[in-house]
Amino acid sequence: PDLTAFAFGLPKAELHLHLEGTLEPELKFELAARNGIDLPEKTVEEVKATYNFTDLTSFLQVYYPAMRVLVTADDFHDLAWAYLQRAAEQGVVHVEMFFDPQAHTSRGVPFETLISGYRRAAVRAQDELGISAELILCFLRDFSAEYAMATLMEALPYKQWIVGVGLDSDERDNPPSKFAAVFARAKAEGFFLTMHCDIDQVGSIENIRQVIEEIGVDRIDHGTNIVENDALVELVKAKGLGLTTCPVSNSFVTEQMKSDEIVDLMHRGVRVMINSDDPAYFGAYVADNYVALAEQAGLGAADLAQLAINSFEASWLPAGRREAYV
Ligand code: ES4
Ligand code: ZN
Repeated sequence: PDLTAFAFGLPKAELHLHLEGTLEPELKFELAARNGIDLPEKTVEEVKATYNFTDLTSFLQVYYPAMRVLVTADDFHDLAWAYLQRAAEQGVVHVEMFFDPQAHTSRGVPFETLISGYRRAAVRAQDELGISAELILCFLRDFSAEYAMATLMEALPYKQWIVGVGLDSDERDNPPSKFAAVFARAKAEGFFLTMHCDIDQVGSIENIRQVIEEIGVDRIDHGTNIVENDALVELVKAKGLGLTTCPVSNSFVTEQMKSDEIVDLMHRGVRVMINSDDPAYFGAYVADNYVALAEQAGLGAADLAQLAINSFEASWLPAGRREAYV
């Protein structure tokens, strides 16, 4: 049996996907031309040659500057629509997509412009691809808590288009507690909550404890460092929290997919599932990540099916729709 075909055909939810991380070089050139922006790189190969990341910091230094080609609502629509078509080919039937409004509002793009473009692609995915697509607003943790709160206030008129809020970018010196008031307000407004707890962080266990006990998250992005701490594993299981792991991304920011940790957690009954994170930069969409993990860890079809079941169980689909898939 062909495990690659099985991995692609498996209906799955993707829960850890940054829309800005789906910007392929070809579309970057198209948007730059459309908006009259001069890029230092002239070919796809030259762009890909800048993808020589060794850690999160060096990744983020390539990632944020690339976004300046996104200017109009059509640009944001075209980015998300290109991703959603790829997602359909990868067996995705439901996706909860991160977007970073502050990466755009901080350079003068109105919130309304980016959210309306992204929303138009999400609605189109349901109509034309049969994929349910939701948006998760991520705050940039290296900006201030005040700017995050102002962004949350800007988002409230669009509440019906946003399923939850998250926290991403550089975790060092930006612990979850910095955003406690913002996340408390978001929870009161009815948003689901998640936060990145990256695998390469010193003090990661303390941050994971904070996101569970002080913030009260509904999910954790990455978070596989709990494998070191039996009490946290039990806590995550007791609360039924999903861990959105990203094997190929891990291999860029650390050198390892962390496949042993992911598989160990799955076999201990933690709701881990597989995601692509920033597929245009890491060269692997979600089914490619299933295949890479299966090859690295020697998994078979039953384990991949369990990961896909976990993806629906950890999703923020309404209860009735979640059960339809598992
Ligand atoms: C990210 Cl790999 C990673 N880590 C933290 N924040 C991010 N935003 C996009 N990709
Ligand atoms: Zn991420």
